[in-house]
Amino acid sequence: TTQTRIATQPIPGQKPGTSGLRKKTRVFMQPGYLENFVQSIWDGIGGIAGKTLVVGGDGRFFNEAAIQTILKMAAASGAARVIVGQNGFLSTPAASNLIRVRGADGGVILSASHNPGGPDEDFGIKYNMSNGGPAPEGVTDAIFAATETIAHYDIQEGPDADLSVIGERPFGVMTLTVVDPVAEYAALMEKLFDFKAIRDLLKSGYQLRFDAMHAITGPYAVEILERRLGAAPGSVVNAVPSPDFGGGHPDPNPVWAKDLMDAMYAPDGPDFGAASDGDGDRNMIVGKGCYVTPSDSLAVLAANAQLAPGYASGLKGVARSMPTSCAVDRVAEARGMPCYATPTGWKFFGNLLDAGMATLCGEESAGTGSDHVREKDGLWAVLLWLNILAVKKQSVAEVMAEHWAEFGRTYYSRHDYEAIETGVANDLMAALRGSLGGLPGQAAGDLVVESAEDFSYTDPVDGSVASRQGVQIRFEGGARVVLRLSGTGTEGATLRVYLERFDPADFGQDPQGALAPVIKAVEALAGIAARTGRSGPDVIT
Ligand code: VG1
Ligand code: CO
Repeated sequence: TTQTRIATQPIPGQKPGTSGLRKKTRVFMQPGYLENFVQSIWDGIGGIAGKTLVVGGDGRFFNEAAIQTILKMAAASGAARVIVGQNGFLSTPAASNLIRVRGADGGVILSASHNPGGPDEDFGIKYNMSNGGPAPEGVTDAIFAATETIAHYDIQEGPDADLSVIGERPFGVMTLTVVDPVAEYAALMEKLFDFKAIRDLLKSGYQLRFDAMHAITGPYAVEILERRLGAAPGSVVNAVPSPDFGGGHPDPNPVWAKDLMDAMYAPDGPDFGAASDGDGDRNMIVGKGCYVTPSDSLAVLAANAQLAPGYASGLKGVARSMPTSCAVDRVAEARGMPCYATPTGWKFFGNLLDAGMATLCGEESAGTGSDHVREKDGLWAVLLWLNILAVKKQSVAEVMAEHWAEFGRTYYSRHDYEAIETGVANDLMAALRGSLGGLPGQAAGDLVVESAEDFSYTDPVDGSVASRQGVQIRFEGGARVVLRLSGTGTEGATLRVYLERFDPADFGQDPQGALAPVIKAVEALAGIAARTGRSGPDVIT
């Protein structure tokens, strides 16, 4: 094999967002686009000579082609070893685990998560550190800086690697190790959870349905839920990963996992339902006739995690992203453990987990995880729920009723306005930011503003500061709204409006009804309808 140095020049806009670089697939397929970014990763982290990397992705269109390029570029820059999932498949949490158990120096994960896949849809790439977690902002900034000065990239010429056969072989100057994507992840799950208790629950006639949404968790869920835990064959639906996720949005929420919701609300539906996203790091939990919001799920897991063997000694602390509801804060307070609020995106949890300050983390966007890896983990959340249900011998609805009775209910919803013109979205946020100083004490609809801020976070471990992370407005009486622009989209801007209202006693309301005063207040403060011309959100979760 020969190494070639190819002259190139900076390509504008290669700035990683909430979770790596995400663009339309065709953008990534332009000559040099992926190569420029990959070389900038190598340059941004100080080179990869002699290092070991994990590489894999969610199997979406362009996954394997991108991996072949990355392997050739890793070899050309002198990597010692690259560990790849068979056929290029690795879920995001499994990649995080592999980095950790194999002692790798880092990893490259190919995914656009819950965004659709295909030649006209989305693709993404991100770098994870030796702790298995997404690169922190200092590193993504260095990678972005490298994209702005790049002059050449190095690549090996010659044939592609065979990723279909498990085993170890030379690839250029480096060693290529192709592994079963599921085995080490499944072994980790067996260590954390009481598989016997879950097996007994499933044997008792308990019915489970897991919707893999044609995405990466299919093979993981079949192995763990059906083969190891004895769920009836066929309990995992849409289990074969497809490059375009069967033409759907692999986003586990009531809108995009509607089939599962319909099944769970049918009179003779299953007892427990769950779904995961494109790259396997998100989860949706739904009981018979009982959808659990991600924020409530985090609170329930925080209150009950000690029922699973991996968490039997209790939690050191919990962390949530700032827009996630305060339901988990109430659990932390009652149990006397610290609770941290971080900016949106899993990279901000890494230091807290590494330092042993938090054991459990979560986001309102259906992401929950713990210190077992450094990514959120969809199947892990499903297994922790099943472990808790098996021990408590209660239905999901009973668990929720008991939880609210103890802690009160935090009504919560997120309203997304998608593909707004970027200028309109920026103006809306700028106007709102400009008004914050005068808001406290002011009426908004039928509510009164108590405090208003542009959220800024100082990492308690390394002191790094992330500012302008979203506008947070609290109202007298305990309601709250957060507004921020998405950092994962590939078209225009997406405005996310996060709404919550605490109710200590009345648990049976429809969430949109319970939140009506907050919705009215935010309209008065931000003028979303007037500025965007939209009569309502595109997606309500
Ligand atoms: C969204 C979610 C955020 C999540 C991120 C990555 O970001 O809001 O909570 O961490 O996606 O999720 P944004 O900037 O669009 O709001 V995924 O499953 O990449 O891995
Ligand atoms: Co994801």
